[in-house]
Amino acid sequence: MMDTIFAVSSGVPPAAISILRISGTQALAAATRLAGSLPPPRNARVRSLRDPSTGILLDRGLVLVFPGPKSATGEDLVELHIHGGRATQRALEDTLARITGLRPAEPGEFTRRALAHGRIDLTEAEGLGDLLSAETEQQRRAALRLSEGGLRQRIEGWNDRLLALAAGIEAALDFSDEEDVPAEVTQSSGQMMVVLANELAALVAAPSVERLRDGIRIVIAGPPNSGKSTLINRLVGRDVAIVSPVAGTTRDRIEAPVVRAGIAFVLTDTAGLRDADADQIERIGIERAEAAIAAADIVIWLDDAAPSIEHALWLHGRSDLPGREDMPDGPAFSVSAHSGEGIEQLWDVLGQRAAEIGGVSNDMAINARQRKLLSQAEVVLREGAGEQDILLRAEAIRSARYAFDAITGRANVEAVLDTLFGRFCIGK
Ligand SMILES: Nc1nc2c(ncn2[C@@H]2O[C@H](COP(=O)(O)OP(=O)(O)OP(=O)(O)O)[C@@H](O)[C@H]2O)c(=O)[nH]1
Ligand SMILES: [Mg+2]
Repeated sequence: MMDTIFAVSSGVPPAAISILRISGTQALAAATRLAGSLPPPRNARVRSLRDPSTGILLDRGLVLVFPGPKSATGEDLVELHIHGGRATQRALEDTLARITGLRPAEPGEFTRRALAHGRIDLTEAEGLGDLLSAETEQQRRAALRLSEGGLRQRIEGWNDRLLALAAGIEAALDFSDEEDVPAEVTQSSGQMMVVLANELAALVAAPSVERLRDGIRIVIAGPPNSGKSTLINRLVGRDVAIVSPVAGTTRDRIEAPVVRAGIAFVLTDTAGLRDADADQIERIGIERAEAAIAAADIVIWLDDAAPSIEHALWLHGRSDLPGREDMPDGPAFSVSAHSGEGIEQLWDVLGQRAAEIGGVSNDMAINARQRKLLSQAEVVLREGAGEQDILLRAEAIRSARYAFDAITGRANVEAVLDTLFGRFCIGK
């Protein structure tokens, strides 16, 4: 039997209101001891909350009861909406802790119980984790879709189709010798497996949650003194890098996060690339610049000479200076970090590239774990469809279903849980 747990589920005090949640078999009994009597399920009532051993008034607040299994955790659940002061919270927590059978919840434990009782599946729990840490509009949208069961529903649909397929194969096997399974069954099952594999492939190509979370990596590169640091300062809207007319000013990598149009970016300013004249420290900086370029999603190349880097976005800088108004052939467009010319256009292009790379999600984003399992299922289905032996097809379908179960947490769940719930806060 599980302990009854409690925790403040709202934010850090002081605040107007705090919500304390109690979940488990003892939740109703414990709340009754504090409140005297409980309101009917799902109805809020004001109650005086008292220490049961002394009768001292702790606070007055709303009490809400959600009997299991139709509660967020799947267990009996009580919410106490109390005043959001530190001392009030602590008085109630201390009182609850003294009731036998109750203990403070661990991080993510409420969600863990929701998962254990089948109220949500693993993809929804993961989405919830992402939603709590979402900082940009893109992250929020993708996480909400996941936490609302977007992936679970698709997987359930695919699972149903695989089940029907497996049943068809089994029926055919029951009524015939293995050698002479009707040709229609062999043919149609192969086709259906390919169709499914293609649908899976489309989802495997969805944006990655990690990319949405960590941001698109943009590296500004070019020779010394081309205006890279001035440009990063302009793009992030504050002075993150030192600017000077001396070539070789920037020696280290300077990273600055920025959110534009709901998309998270991480901009990196680098040491100017040159072979000669660089001292020992600058040379280390150049090595670091090269490493940053190699790991970049987008490289902005700022120089009059063409970039040696493939796929770099080549810009013509300092367009505010006399004689530089007209752009030579080659660069994509002109910018001036001083006057701001071309900066809006630059953001537009960066947004478009971000969408191509998968840093923008209009539908669903999936995490690395989900992607790995989805492509496993895709591969086994494709291989299975290529087999003529109907038994091997049935085996492929079983493997694909196992991968689905691992995604939703019906199989192999323990391994992922600890990493997932480590990210949660207490009271969630
Ligand atoms: N007029 C004008 N001057 C600029 C512009 N951008 C940079 N500068 C000037 O060019 C000089 C070099 O700028 P930085 O941003 O330090 O150049 P950098 O590429 O970071 O140089 P290193 O760090 O040495 O590689 C400074 O004097 C800036 O004021 C611009 O858009 N217009
Ligand atoms: Mg610089």
